[in-house]
Amino acid sequence: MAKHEETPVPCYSSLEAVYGDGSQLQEAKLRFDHLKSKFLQVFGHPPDVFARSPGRVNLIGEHIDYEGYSVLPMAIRQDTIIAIRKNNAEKVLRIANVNGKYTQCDYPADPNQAIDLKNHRWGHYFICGYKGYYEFAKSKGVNVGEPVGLDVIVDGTVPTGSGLSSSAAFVCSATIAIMAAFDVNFPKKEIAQLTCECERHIGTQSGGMDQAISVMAKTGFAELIDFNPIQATDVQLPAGGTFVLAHSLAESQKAVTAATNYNNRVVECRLASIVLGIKLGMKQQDAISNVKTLSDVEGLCVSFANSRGSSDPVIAVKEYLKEKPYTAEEIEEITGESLRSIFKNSPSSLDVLKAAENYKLHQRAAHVYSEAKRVHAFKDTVSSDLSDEDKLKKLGELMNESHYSCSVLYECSCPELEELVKICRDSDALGARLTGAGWGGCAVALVKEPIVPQFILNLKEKFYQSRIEKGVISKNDLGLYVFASKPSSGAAIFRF
Ligand code: NG1
Ligand code: MG
Repeated sequence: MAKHEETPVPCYSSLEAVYGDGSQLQEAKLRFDHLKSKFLQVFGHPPDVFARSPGRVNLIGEHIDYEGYSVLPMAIRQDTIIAIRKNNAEKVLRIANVNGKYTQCDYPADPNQAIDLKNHRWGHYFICGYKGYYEFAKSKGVNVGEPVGLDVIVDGTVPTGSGLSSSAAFVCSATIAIMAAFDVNFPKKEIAQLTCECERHIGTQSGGMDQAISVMAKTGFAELIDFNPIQATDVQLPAGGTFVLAHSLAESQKAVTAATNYNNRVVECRLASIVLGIKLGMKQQDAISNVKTLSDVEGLCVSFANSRGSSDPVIAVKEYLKEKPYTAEEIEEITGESLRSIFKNSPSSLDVLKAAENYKLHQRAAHVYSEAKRVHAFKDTVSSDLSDEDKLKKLGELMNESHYSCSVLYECSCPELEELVKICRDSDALGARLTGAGWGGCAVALVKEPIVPQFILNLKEKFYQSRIEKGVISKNDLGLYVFASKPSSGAAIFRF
């Protein structure tokens, strides 16, 4: 049998395969019916095919995918559904949304168009998938022919700016819908790779975690995702524990804040790895041309650690990267080349340099190496012969350590997330941490199943109640902001 990730995205003629046969199915039926009638109303004809792809919660392994390290997410039930149909009459991509908040975006049917990053629009994420499809299809020798118009309606239930990857759910479902409209399909792992690359058209230098889990998830399992090449290994979580997601209500607009937050960290990691490479004996030019990520110099760091009787790359970080932030000049002194020249081919990195005052190389590298280890400790704990109870305890501890590292070393938390994580722990979570990129968005807590209802009540009382009173959210919407989540299924195509 072909491995799961080698098979194409599944195509179904009914909703049950993805949404089961319970309340989720009822909800899905309503959404698909609504999408169909809206399509007819907006475009005057029914859609041809549908695609869906889910959001995800990352259980552990934050900000390390782009450094080449494995991560451990699971898909959540919230997803993006797209209805699509080719429109040969006009060479226009018409992208509408069932949510009135998102007004229709029209783009030319031109796969070579540039995305206007200075004017962020929600439809840009569809264009990422559109460009990605053409780039990929051409590289596979598919005869793509002349571009045609596409009529599209989107319905997303993954809360945006929440660290649950609404963006990847959108980009993946868009790409898969476009492929389905053109009657092509590819192995899931190739789609995971292509969607990861094409989401970068939005201007963030993201890793591939979100797209990989959105495309390759399986009901009932979290996945250990490895990169280069992308691979997914099922992880069966121990019985008796539930992951509860809770939104900090601080929205993180990653596409807008990239230069000071997300891309800034990617640049700092690159600089940390170049400096480590040089300190550990590489020629300056070699390091600058060949070292892209901290995983590239891990071997050198470990060899150094070995000389000190350890195997921990953080030993090299402690020895060779000072704790005080580096100025650009200090780094240039080590590299022998200006930062502008090192990043000359990456406009979004040049934006980072413009915005940065200094660079915390020690802290960022220490986070990445230690977090990479925690992912494996998490996986090893799950497959160990500990009792389920002891496993859950250990997983909770690893989540707490991960949060500390994200908050203190990587500085991707925010006051609201700190407050929420503390309330989770005070409410007897086994562990709690921010999830996703951070700077807002959700926390994930591991909670013993029997206390989940009480746990959620506590959060409502201690975190959300005051926000309801201040009118930040409405009481009726609470279920959108705090909920228990089970590992859900990955991307799918529907032809009815
Ligand atoms: P969010 O912002 O939660 O979608 C981002 C990146 C991931 C990963 C995490 C941090 C994108 C699409 N996703 O996720 O690749 O780096 O942050 O672990 O940028
Ligand atoms: Mg995202």
